[in-house]
Amino acid sequence: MKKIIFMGRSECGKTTLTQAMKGKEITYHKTQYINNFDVIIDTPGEYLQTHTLGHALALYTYEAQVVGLLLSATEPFSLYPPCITCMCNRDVIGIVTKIDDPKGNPQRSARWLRLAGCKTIFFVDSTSGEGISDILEYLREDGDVMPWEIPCKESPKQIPDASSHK
Ligand SMILES: Nc1nc2c(ncn2[C@@H]2O[C@H](COP(=O)(O)OP(=O)(O)OP(=O)(O)O)[C@@H](O)[C@H]2O)c(=O)[nH]1
Ligand SMILES: [Mg+2]
Repeated sequence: MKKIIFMGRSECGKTTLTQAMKGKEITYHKTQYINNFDVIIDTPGEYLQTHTLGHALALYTYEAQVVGLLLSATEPFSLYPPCITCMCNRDVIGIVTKIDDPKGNPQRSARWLRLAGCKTIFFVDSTSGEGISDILEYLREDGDVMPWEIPCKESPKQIPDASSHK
């Protein structure tokens, strides 16, 4: 899988998306520092919200093949300046999270991500898993086997009915 780094405001859903993509149980965990995992780099929202720490995010893009800019459907404004994607030499995708929230506006968030320069946008609800497979498919590399392609284990052999042994 191509390695991706997630950026976005605190609470926009980076860690929850990381858990959903890895098929883990969804539990709240405040990100305290940059977690440079195997295929996903999860960053604290404060890095995007703090001007000086933003430089660290720019450097970390070199550790990944793809940059994921997250914006939840419920956010009332965007922190991404127009055309910010040209600041790094990696593919940048937009990810709208919390599309399940009735108070959200996924299309408005998508427009802000397009304004930031994202040409590809994904829509996800990490709690139900909606949209997760689209991101995994985008990050797929030759030879990767997706979770839904792993064949189910053979059903256990039928235990013969005692009544058939006469
Ligand atoms: N309904 C809904 N809630 C979500 C979704 N994604 C995240 N949440 C909730 O939003 C809250 C914050 O999610 P986190 O994944 O911790 O956010 P984060 O971006 O990692 O935040 P920081 O670590 O502070 O940067 C949690 O209570 C999640 O359960 C989603 O797709 N739908
Ligand atoms: Mg987090």
